[in-house]
Amino acid sequence: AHQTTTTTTHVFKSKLPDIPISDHLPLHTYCLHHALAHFPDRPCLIVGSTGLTYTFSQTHLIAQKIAAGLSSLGIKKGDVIMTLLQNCAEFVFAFLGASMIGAVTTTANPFYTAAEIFKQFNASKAKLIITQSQYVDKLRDVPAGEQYPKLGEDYTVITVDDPPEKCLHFSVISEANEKELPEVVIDAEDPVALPFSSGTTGLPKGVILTHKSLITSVAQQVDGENPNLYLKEEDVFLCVLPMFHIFSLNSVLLTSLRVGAAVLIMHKFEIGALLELIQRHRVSVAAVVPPLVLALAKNPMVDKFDLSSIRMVLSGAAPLGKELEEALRSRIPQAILGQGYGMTEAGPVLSMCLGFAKQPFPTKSGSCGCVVRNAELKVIDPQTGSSLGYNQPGEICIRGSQIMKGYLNDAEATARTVDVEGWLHTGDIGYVDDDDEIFIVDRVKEIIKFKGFQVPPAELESLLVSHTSIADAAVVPQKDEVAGEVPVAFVVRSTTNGFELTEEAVKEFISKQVVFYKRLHKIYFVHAIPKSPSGKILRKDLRARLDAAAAS
Ligand code: 4UV
Repeated sequence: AHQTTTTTTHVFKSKLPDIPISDHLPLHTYCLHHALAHFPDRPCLIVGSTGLTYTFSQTHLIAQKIAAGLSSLGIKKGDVIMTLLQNCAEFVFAFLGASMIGAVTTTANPFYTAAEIFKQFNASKAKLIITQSQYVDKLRDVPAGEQYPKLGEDYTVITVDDPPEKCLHFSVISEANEKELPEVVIDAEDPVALPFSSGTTGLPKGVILTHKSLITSVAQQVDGENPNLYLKEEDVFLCVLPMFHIFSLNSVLLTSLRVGAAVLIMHKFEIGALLELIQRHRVSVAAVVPPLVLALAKNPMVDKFDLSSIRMVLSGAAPLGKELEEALRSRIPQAILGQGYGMTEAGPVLSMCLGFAKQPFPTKSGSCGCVVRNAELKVIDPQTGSSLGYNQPGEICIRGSQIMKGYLNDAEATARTVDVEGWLHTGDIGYVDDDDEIFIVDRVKEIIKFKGFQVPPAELESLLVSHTSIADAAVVPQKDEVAGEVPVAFVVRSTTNGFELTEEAVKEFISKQVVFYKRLHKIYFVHAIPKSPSGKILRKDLRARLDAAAAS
């Protein structure tokens, strides 16, 4: 109430100067040309499970072969391919190969249920799926119906291991003749990646990231005389977070390719294997999410391994508590710990710890870093939209060439998220302190984050109300020690046939239909869901009820 309304916009900028950033190159060229020109034989990808290493020139050659192979399968510029893969070298080859022919990769979580996969597959109009044989049954065993295209008839499946019936082996594309790579003109504004995100509201949507957006984001992190994230070609960057999520794809893979650092690929998280790999390969940089920090800070096994090679740890995708940060610091005292703050739609990085810079700045624990260079950030009053100054919490907005081009086939959602002046509204509440450091304090959007994974409440609500014994439902986050947040539901039983509906039945009904992290952890049966006059669920009221219950 004491706030003065101003018409001037307070724009926050990086403490680092703006730099020239390419606005015409294709992403693969921008990422690979430095290493290919200066040290083509240095390791580019190291496969953790086998120790197999691919140099930059090998990686480039395989990607070119894939580009030729994909086009001989009929994939053209603008077409979409889907990766349904755990972290593996083939993911990287496929992503780069697709980029080379102007195709777009939509990255899906291999743990998704068939329903979740095909929603993304259909929405993105993907032409083929690159996956592992273990996930093929799931694609095949689907009910008849239009929403489930037929494997081998309506689309092609390529597996990176032994191909089951009607599938092709990866070698069909990876051993194609790179000389048959078609000439394709790629515009910097063409899409290259299509991750899915529910953004501030509703169901998951395709996020169009162009060559220019990803180049800009990578440059904001690792380019310039004083890069915000100082990576060196001697670095070994631990890639344990899934590359189907934008954090790992961008801030681990693409940044490493750009500077010529090696990426150590782990297909899944397992603490023993992780520690062993860090020690064996002298990992120097790691990207993590808070639950992984918890494991590194608390697991007794950590003391048995040599982690002295680690010089930077970047945490992101969910809030990192101060205590946890301190606990990890005491275990790897030589390393700089800091956070990055990203959002798929923002390209994704909004801010990053300046302790990671070549000439670092002092930073405070709990901060998400400072806004990246070549970008503008503002904080607005969520009610009035007016711009706020230092130390005043409000909705964080970002503007720059890195942000998404828009949501796929959803002009309305795009307009709701990116305003006419080009500001992307994040739905996150935070403030910028006197040292230009950003602190996130709350969220006004629906999204729930389970270990950094997106759980869209609208998706679970629509499943819940499809149950014949449920009249209405709302899903909100509940705080959780390990996962950060877990989804819980308020459910109104149907008055006609819902009286016998149990908590267990509801939980099971959902868990059969969704990936593990979207499972409901608690059901609260209520008589009505609080709603605004326009029919919007009053999520704040429900969250407040949970807080009150937890406090009592
Ligand atoms: O769309 P998304 O799933 O995207 C991400 C991306 C994260 C990052 C982090 C560091 C990077 O360097 C990078 O490249 C990508 O998570 O979810 C976006 C929402 O997650 C919350 C916030 O609510 C975003 O709008 N979030 C992300 N990072 C943080 C965070 C953080 N450091 N602290 C608190 N919340």
